[in-house]
Amino acid sequence: MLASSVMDYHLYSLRMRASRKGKHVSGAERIVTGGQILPTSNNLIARAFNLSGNVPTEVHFIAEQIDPEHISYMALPNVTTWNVSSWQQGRSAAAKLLEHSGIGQSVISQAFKLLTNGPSPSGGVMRGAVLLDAITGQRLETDLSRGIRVSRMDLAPEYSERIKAQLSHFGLAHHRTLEALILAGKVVGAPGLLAELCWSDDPEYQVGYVSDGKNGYQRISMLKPVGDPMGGRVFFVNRAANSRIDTLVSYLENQVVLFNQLGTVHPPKNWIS
Ligand code: PML
Repeated sequence: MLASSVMDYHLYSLRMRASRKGKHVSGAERIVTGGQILPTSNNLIARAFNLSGNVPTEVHFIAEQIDPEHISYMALPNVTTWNVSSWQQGRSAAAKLLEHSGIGQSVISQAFKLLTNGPSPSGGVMRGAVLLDAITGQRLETDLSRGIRVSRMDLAPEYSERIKAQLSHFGLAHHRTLEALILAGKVVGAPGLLAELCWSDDPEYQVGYVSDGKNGYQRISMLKPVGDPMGGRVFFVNRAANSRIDTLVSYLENQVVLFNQLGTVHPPKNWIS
């Protein structure tokens, strides 16, 4: 039993990451309070050990108390779902959406290549994201095999059940969707960040998205073939708007962000082209 002061008042950031022989296999995190601290910790550790065929050799777990004065509250981005008939059509839709966000074609192709082949220098997936200069295509992470790990964000505990119920009403209850929407919500609020491209490294999960500050979280029903274990995230940075990459990375990794409102969720549309 936790002491009642911990149970009732304190927010904790709970973070798990699992690796196998030095390679990242899974990671997840939550920000919770009260009676949710122990069940959520159990749930995160269970996730590390529940990966079929990918038994971790190391699991790291940390619980860190959050200072309420350092929390930023935000609304989640608007959500649009584009249905496509093939992953190839999905990639061409993603390229168009990224062009609308102001990214040039050669940088878009480079981002596709990185996620298709594995952005880590060893050719595998990374837990962290690639940070790309949106003009030159230069990679800006200091450690190319680690990438940028967006951290310390969640639904505000007092709004969590309501937002999850609303998402479920729109058929968006999958934990991957919720976690990606929360992460994308933090990323679009970053200074100088133009857009994000993401598809999952789960071989069975084909949905991906393009997200930016203006058009929100645009899901694309297929961005890769079934069975493909490659995926990840690319963040496109406008260095004219923020030349301080250290400030940007510190916001993404350390700033605590809690979401207290869902944006507008548009009905799914078919991508025509
Ligand atoms: C969705 O909107 O359903 C989520 C898409 C990206 C999932 C990324 C991941 O879980 O690795």
